[in-house]
Amino acid sequence: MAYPMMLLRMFLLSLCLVAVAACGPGGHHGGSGSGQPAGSTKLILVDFKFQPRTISASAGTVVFFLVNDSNTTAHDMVIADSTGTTIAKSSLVQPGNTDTFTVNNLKAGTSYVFYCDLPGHRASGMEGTLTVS
Ligand SMILES: [Cu+2]
Repeated sequence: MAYPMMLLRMFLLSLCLVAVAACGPGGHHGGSGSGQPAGSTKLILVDFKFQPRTISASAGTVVFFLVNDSNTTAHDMVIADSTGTTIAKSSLVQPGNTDTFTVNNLKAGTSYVFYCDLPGHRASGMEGTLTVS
């Protein structure tokens, strides 16, 4: 009597494994990959870097689509000019969340730096370059 029951359990267990595999790695992120506004520049925030870390854009307004791909850590994005003056700052993006970040008045022929301003993050490598032409 116990034998068919065991077969049933094994069958159900294998079904569960298939279901988990179908989600694949990164299936828990929810927001990533969906909801990106047309024409926006996607930027992935991980611990502790931006992907990509080098961005080119046209002068004027750039809309960034920020995807926090960390499981545990909130990140943000600050853009500063060559003198270190902050020209724009995003909201804090929680782990697994996305947000849009609109930056205006970017000047042609200018190189900006961007970084995460949470304590220690920039020093850990969370910075990049935005070149505007
Ligand atoms: Cu950060």
